[in-house]
This record gives sequence, C-alpha cells and structure tokens, in this order.
Amino acid sequence: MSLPQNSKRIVVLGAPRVGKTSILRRYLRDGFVEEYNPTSEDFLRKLFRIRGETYQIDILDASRERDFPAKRRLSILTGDIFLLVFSLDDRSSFQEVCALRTEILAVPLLVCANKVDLQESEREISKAEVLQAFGDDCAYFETSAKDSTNLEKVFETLAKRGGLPTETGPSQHRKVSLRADCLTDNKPNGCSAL
Ligand SMILES: Nc1nc2c(ncn2[C@@H]2O[C@H](COP(=O)(O)OP(=O)(O)O)[C@@H](O)[C@H]2O)c(=O)[nH]1
Ligand SMILES: [Mg+2]
Repeated sequence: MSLPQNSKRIVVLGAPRVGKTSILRRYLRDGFVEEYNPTSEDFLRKLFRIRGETYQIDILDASRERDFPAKRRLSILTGDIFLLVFSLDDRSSFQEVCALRTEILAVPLLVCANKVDLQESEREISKAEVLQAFGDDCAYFETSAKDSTNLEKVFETLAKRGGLPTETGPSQHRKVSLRADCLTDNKPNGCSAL
C-alpha cells in the first residue's frame, strides 16, 4: 500500500476518568461502557480512502503522558489537532485543562466538557466560567459520551479545523462500509475506511 498523502495526529488530553477513551470509542463507533477501565492501549491508527486520496489519522489517547512532563511536551509538539477533555462534575479536571491550554499554542484545539448527561446538581462548572477561561471564540462543546450529545459536532469541527474531509467523521463510517461500490480506488467518488 502506498504511503498516505495526508497524515494527521489527534492528541487527546485530560485528567483520568473524564471520558477521553469513551469519546474516542464513539469516534470509532465502538459503543459505550459503563465501568471504568484505565487506558492501557493508547495509540490508535485509522486509514481512510476518500476521493482517491489516502488519509491516515493517528490518535493518541494520552493518559500515560500525564505524569511525565517531557513526554507530554513531546506529544504536544508532534500533535496536529488537540482535544482537551474535562468532566463537568470534576472541578480539578477543569483546572487541568486550563493548565494544558497554556502549554498548547497556535494549533487547532477543541475543548470538551464531558458528562453533560449528569444531573444539574452534580455540575461543578458553568458554561460562563469556561468561556471566561478560554474566550468566546474557543471551540467549546458540552458533550456526553454516554448518550452521544454533541459528539458529531465535535468530530465535524475536529475534521474542519484539522484540514480533514468530513467523511472521516463517525456518521460517515457506516455509509462508507455499506457502500460496496466505494471500496475500489478507481471510482471517482470512492471512499472507504480501510
Ligand atoms: N455519565 C457519564 N459517564 C461517562 C461519560 N463518559 C465516560 N463516562 C464514564 O466515566 C468513566 C471514565 O471513562 P473513560 O472514558 O475511561 O475516561 P478516561 O480515563 O478519561 O479515558 C467510565 O466509567 C465511563 O463509563 C459520560 O459522558 N457520561
Ligand atoms: Mg482512558
């Protein structure tokens, strides 16, 4: 197989238990799991063939980087697109994202406030507070990996800001695999998740 012409690295950062892996499972259409399994496998690669071009998306679910500043800096330096995740019921996870925000400059960056499905009474951070911290023009989404709230918008924005075709979004994966005629390279509009 020829080398992809377009390769992007998405780096997902945030405190433990905020839902990073759950969001990625939605991206990869792997469903939702209620119980917590600390991430061990933290590097994912996905290849797409869209309109005759190959796209490689590498995703770093950077949980083990957290406690190693040098490693974290390296993943920040090599990332093309960042997804910073905190949980709305955990103020310290919000503070962690605020600190990370200062380390990441001048690259596409999205902030996810996850677990918006929880009761209002469990919420520790208001939207106003987030916008005050990150600015009104920040790509900010209140999401739920549990019931998929706003994730499609997150993945669409991720693709747009990262210079990727929107066909790389999860809603397109199913269409892609159902369309057998897409799977050949010589169709002008052919697209496939490889
Ligand atoms: N209620 C709720 N729970 C979630 C959500 N996302 C993740 N969880 C739960 O939070 C825990 C940690 O999720 P995980 O994705 O492993 O977090 P990570 O450590 O950041 O990768 C798991 O028990 C998940 O089931 C969500 O949107 N809503
Ligand atoms: Mg994880």
